[in-house]
Amino acid sequence: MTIDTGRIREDFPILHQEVHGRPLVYLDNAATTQKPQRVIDALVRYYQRDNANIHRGIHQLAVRATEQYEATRSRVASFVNAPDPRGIVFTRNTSEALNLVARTWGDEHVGEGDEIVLTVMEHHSNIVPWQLLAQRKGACLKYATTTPDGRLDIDHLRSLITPRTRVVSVTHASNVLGTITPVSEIAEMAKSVGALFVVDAAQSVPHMAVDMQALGCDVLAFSAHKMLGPTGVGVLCAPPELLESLPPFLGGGEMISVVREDASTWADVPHKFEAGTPNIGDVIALNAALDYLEELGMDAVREHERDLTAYALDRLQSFGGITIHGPLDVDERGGAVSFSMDEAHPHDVSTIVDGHGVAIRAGHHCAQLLMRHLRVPATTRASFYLYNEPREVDALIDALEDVRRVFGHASARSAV
Ligand code: 7TS
Repeated sequence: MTIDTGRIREDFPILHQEVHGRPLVYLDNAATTQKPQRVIDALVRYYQRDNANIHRGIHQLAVRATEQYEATRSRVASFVNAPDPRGIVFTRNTSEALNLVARTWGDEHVGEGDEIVLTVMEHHSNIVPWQLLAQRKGACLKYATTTPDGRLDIDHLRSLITPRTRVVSVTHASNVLGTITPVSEIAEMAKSVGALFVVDAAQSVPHMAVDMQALGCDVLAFSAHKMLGPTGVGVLCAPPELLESLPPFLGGGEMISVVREDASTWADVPHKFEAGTPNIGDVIALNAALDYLEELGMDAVREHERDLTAYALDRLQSFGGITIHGPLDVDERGGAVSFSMDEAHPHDVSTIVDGHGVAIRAGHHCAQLLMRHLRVPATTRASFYLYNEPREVDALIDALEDVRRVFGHASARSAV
């Protein structure tokens, strides 16, 4: 089944507006995605009808809110084929989920001289929590590099893994290069030395069918806001036994069993890791986002984005004077397309393109290690989702023509 964007776009009220007098073309989906009316309705319905704190009241509203909140947990587990809903922890975002793992598992299992293996294409969310852990414990960080064509250098990664490796944590899909990493293969490497294998799935779960158990990872983290859901909800997936073995991350209400003057005992997982009142309304609305994605089918979403990315890569390549960072084979990549224009700084490109109503992102994309590795200060990035259309790629290319008119063609300039 392919995606009928004409029909889908009707579901996204935000897309039907003009920006700077032009129809909005939203190509910043790696940062956050837009929300269908169904998700907005779920949020409004919750506050209009069911708002109550969960897990504590026995009145009707509290029961309803609790049931809906827990229904999302089960739904998330089946969406990514996690081993058990008890292994699904709601956090604020991917960043918090990764911090939780580094703080709890890391503090328990990583010691002086141990090694944490990452890649140079990680988002800062999958670097800084491990750096903090390494600093606390005197552990060492190692970074696998990328190949010249923007793929993960899997041989280099393999060479970094030793019996001292305690954690391997990699992105499933790069938010800059689009690169999809061979997660199952890396899982084998991590397992062979008994390391914890963490996958940052912030850019994969929204865009393709992800089966956590088939991937073979111990921990999977992603954000609701990048998959049609609300901001303020992240997901940490792990086997419940793994979570049970860990100390708490944050202390407070709801995460305890018994509290005494000098010490406390903990609630069962996942509640042990959800201190205080959670983001109830937004978690409930995430269920509506999962409905939407499942009705379309994640394979159809992937196919649509692959076709659109192929079209975008083709148009950017034939534009000339543009360097594309990342693989050109659409089977090896997702829909985040980073590029540099010979003649203009990414921030200038982005500003001029915005004048055409086209929303893209410029900067280091929270991936400064990768920028250094690519030897660029920043890139321009267009990133696609299920509602984007080829004519929006055309609008981007038209806007880039304008950039060229303003800055002049670099090769023409150097020829003078
Ligand atoms: N990991 C990856 C691969 C990401 O792309 C992002 C966000 C995160 C982690 C962090 O997610 P958060 O929900 O905790 O913020 N990426 C981007 C981006 O590319 N532009 O804005 C946010």
